[in-house]
Amino acid sequence: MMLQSLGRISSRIGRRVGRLGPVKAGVITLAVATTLLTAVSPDAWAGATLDAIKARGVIKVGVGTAPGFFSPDSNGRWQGFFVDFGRALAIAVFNDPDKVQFTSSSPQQRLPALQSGEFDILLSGVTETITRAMHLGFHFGPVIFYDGQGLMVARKLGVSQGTQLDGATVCIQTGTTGELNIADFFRQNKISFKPVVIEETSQVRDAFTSGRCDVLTQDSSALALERLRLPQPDDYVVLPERISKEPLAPAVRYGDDQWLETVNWVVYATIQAEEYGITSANVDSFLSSDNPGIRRFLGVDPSVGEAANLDPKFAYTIIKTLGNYGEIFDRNVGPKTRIGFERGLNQLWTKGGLLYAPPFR
Ligand SMILES: N[C@@H](CCC(=O)N[C@@H](CS)C(=O)NCC(=O)O)C(=O)O
Repeated sequence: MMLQSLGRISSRIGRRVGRLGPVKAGVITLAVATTLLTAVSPDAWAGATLDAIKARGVIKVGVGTAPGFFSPDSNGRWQGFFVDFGRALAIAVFNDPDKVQFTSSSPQQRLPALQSGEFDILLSGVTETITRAMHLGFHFGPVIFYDGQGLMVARKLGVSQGTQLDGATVCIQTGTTGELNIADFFRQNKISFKPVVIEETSQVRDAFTSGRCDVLTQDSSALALERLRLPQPDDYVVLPERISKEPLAPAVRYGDDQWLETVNWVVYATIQAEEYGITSANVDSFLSSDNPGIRRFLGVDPSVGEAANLDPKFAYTIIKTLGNYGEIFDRNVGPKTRIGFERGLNQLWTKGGLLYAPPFR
């Protein structure tokens, strides 16, 4: 019964797909790659971005639009989990969390925009993949959110797992890893689907709520955030299964070594602080710690920070201003927020998760 209705909906949508003009991702990918391979000269970039940021006085960050991860509040000030890492970078470079400019950009536009210099970094839920790294020419910082692709459906369809979706019409956002993942998923399960590929986030949402597709697929975190933006969130469910690994990491241009290392150690500082039990509330009490590692980490002993050419107190100021990784997670998307994500894989390695910072020495 349900499958028949899915089939009917699908065939109606199938006719519309032509009008929407699904983009052939492979063609675009190759076009972008060709431009990149001629444009990038690693040596020329070694310190160029960090120098340019310092000369400009502000970091330019590309983000998305999902509240909880990145969105402006009622005063126009950007808030969110990824946004806080942008502010942490501004602290490391300028000792000022506000010397950072956030601009939203669609998944399709943002990698080319990073490559062309419109952004210094993407903190937009970009998945690290071998193609993006080695073929398209981007470097990735540490994974700051371990995610996986999910499937959202109307509750009334009564679907509990993806394999029940034979013949379904699936809304996907152009330029995302979701395009390939969803094709792999259906092929692997020997079932068929009809893609509706749309670039703009709001149009994807509208297509789904108006019933033009049976399924909306995205990173499951993004889906959970999108669900809360729907007129009747309770009418929709995100299925529990994850059809891919989506390690979301900061992305920078290839060859941008100094900038990449700054990004790396800023992220690691938030993780290391949590491991030490250092929070925004108690960080000052750690300044008198006898632990040599903590003294180096907080810049009481400035040797490591100086050697790294960073303000030796950069980690202290980040923690004091924004908190450690756990505080950033909890404040923006954690169990006590409306979004209510559990830490899961985004927990410290000492507590069964995957977050691990190399030594600050
Ligand atoms: N992780 C995937 C998907 C990226 C993606 O779509 N990210 C979400 C946020 S996690 C997004 O940008 N959504 C659209 C928006 O926020 O406007 C990829 O790298 O291709």
